[in-house]
Amino acid sequence: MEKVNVGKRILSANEQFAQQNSQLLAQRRQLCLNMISSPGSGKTTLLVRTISDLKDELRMGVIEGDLRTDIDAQRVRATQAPAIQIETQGACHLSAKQVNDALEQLPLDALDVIFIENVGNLVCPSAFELGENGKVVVLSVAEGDDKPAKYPAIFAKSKVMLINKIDLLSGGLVEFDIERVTTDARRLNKSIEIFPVSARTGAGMPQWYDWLKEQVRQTRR
Ligand SMILES: Nc1nc2c(ncn2[C@@H]2O[C@H](COP(=O)(O)OP(=O)(O)O)[C@@H](O)[C@H]2O)c(=O)[nH]1
Ligand SMILES: [Mg+2]
Repeated sequence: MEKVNVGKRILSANEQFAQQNSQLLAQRRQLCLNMISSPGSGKTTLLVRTISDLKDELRMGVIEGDLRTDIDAQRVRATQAPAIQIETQGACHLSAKQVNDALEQLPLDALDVIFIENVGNLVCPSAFELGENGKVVVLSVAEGDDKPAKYPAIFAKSKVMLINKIDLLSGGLVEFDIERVTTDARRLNKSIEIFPVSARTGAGMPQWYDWLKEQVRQTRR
């Protein structure tokens, strides 16, 4: 029998759901960002601060991914923002299907931005598209400045890198070379935006907020 190459790659189940999510968000002109980092780098703290500081300008909702518990969804809900918790029961990343289900549960009409807080690690989440508009990688200074070199995929794919916990740099308790990280990340990804911030003190956060508001404007166009 003759083989016919139809030139179409069969999409995986994850890619199909990612495409659905992406189409839904595009139709609604809503911005969706996928936050990825090691556990403890400060994703939830950053989200809670962002939601509180911008509460009069942007309406935000969160899809939370963790192996177990709804601790992070509760932290987000304490700000009055809606949050849907997904417990992956051991899986090291969120799937596009899980995000699809969570999008149905969020009050989308009442939101400008949907954040996804992915399961904490720098490896698995980088390999699964969720249909988001962009990935935001968070690296805290306590983790060391060699992480872009060691875990290149996520830095290559992200629109933004937030370098968090810069408050720890004063006093020399933590050594972290921001220039090295910037050079390594830009070598992997020329267009990555880099914002050194402290979710604790608020330092650097206005630059991140300006970027976020500009993305919302562009998505609405
Ligand atoms: N010093 C300092 N601690 C922070 C900062 N952001 C988060 N943390 C702390 O880091 C720990 C982990 O934060 P969390 O938001 O739960 O990280 P996640 O696992 O990435 O969601 C908590 O104890 C936070 O209070 C920061 O900017 N500076
Ligand atoms: Mg968290």
